[in-house]
Amino acid sequence: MTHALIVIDLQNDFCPGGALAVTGGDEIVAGINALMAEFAVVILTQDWHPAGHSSFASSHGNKAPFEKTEMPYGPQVLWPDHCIQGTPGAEFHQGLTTTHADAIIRKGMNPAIDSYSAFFENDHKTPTGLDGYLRTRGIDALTLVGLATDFCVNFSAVDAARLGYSVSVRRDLCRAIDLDGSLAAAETGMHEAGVTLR
Ligand code: VGL
Ligand code: ZN
Repeated sequence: MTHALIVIDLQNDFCPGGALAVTGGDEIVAGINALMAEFAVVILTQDWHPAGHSSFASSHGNKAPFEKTEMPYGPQVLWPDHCIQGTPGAEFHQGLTTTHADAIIRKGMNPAIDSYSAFFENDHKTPTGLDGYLRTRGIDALTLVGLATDFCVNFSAVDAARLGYSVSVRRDLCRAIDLDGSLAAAETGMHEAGVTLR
C-alpha cells in the first residue's frame, strides 16, 4: 500500500485567536509535523473562500454565525467569515511544516457552494481533483489529521472511504468544533463508512 498523509485545514482562522477558532487547534501542529516523516506523500488542504462566500452568516443578513440554513444542495451551517483568500487567517499555522508537502489542495472557492471535503464540494458532486491526484500517484491508503474533526476531517474521511481508499483518522491529531453533538455524530458516521478511528 502506498500511504499518504492528508493534513486538513491547519490554518490560522481555525486556531486560537482565529475567526473560527477550534479549541486546541494549535496543539496538534508539532505532532503532525513529526508524523510527516513517516509518509511517502504529504498533502495539505486549505479552506480558501472568496469574500462574501455563501457559507458566511454575514452573507445572509438575517442569520447569526452557527445557525443552520437550507442551501440548494442541502443543510448548511452558517459560519463566521473565515479563511478568506489572501488574508492572514487563511494562511497555514506558522508552526506547520509546509516544505515537505507534495500538493496543496484548496477548496471552498465556489461562492455558491461550501466544501468541507477535500474530495467534493458540499453538493457531493463537484470534484476538487484530489482523487485523480492520489490515483495517478498510486496511493490507496490515507491517514487524515487536522481541523475540524467533525466537519472537514469527517467529510473528507467519509468521501475517501466511499471512493475506495483505506482510511484512518488520528483523533489525537485532530480537534473538533462540536456543535450540538456534531462530534459524536461524525465519529458514528465515519465508523459506519469504514473509517478506522485511531
Ligand atoms: C471547516 C467550517 C467551515 C473545517 C471549514 O475546516 O472543518 N469548518 N469551513
Ligand atoms: Zn470554510
